[in-house]
Amino acid sequence: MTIKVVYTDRHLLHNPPYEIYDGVKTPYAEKAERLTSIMQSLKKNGYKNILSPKKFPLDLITQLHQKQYVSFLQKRSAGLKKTESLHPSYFLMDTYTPITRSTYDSARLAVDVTLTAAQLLRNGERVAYALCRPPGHHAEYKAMGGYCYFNNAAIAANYLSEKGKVAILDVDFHHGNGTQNAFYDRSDIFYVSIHADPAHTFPYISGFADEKGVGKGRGFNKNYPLPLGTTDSQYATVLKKTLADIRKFNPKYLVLSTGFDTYQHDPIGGFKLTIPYYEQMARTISGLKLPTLIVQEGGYNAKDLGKIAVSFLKGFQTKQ
Ligand code: Q9C
Ligand code: ZN
Repeated sequence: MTIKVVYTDRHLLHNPPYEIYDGVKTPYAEKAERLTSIMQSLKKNGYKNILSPKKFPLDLITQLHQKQYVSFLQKRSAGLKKTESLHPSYFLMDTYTPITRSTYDSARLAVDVTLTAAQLLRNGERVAYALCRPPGHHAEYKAMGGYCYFNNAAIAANYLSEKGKVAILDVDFHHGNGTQNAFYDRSDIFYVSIHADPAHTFPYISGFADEKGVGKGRGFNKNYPLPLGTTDSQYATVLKKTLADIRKFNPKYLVLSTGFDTYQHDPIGGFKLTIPYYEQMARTISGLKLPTLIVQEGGYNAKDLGKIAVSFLKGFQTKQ
């Protein structure tokens, strides 16, 4: 298979023990098995182009995140014992995203994975898959949340924007509040997202249809909130609209924030997408014929994630 995948098993270090939901500790949904499941299926299906991440400079991160936030994460991670888990009272938007000893290193590594894949695009590759965790699209300028610490996709989009306009299509089940806010006043990066209606789903505070950008960025942010229970065909109808928006914007690159928590058997999500539909979804997106960076966001049914990812990537292999 020709699609290049950037991956490192050093994400295994990232293992927060629990998340807190309404005061109750529950097992951590964003677990390492998510990616080992995907890797295993990719290998079984003949994917051989697996690359390790290169190291990128910190300033690509601090262009999108406050310096104090970055050094806070670094210092607090380093100060913890191996089994400790910390919910600080600042730089934090929820109780799902603890700091552990490996948080800073793991979050930094996920950025490196994503930037390595983005660099492949800058060097002429058509599709690259950044298979990273922790995910990124909820991470704000100075706040972690929703299992995210650094905003991998936003950092990569910003890096790609040095070469031309970038569209970000976010198909995770949740709205990417961090990515939206990073580019809310910019007209060279267009953020468009399909997600569960924030009226009843995390992150609750953003992702509504009337959020359209500010200043120069007005018109370069678009949200398509959908009801719980959304099916393949309902999703496909909305996906077409986002692709029309992207064509109109005419970007040089596409960043695809890819969450598989839209799957019918996801333990956190509430849509009804089927495994075969992911291939169709990808084939439709691939019809844009844009150099595309696929960035892994959510998706929590570890057992089925491998099959979903293989289906999805297959849609990008089909010649049009
Ligand atoms: N008891 C991403 O998909 N809510 N983050 C979980 C479960 C938090 C999802 C509630 C969802 C965060 C990247
Ligand atoms: Zn999600």
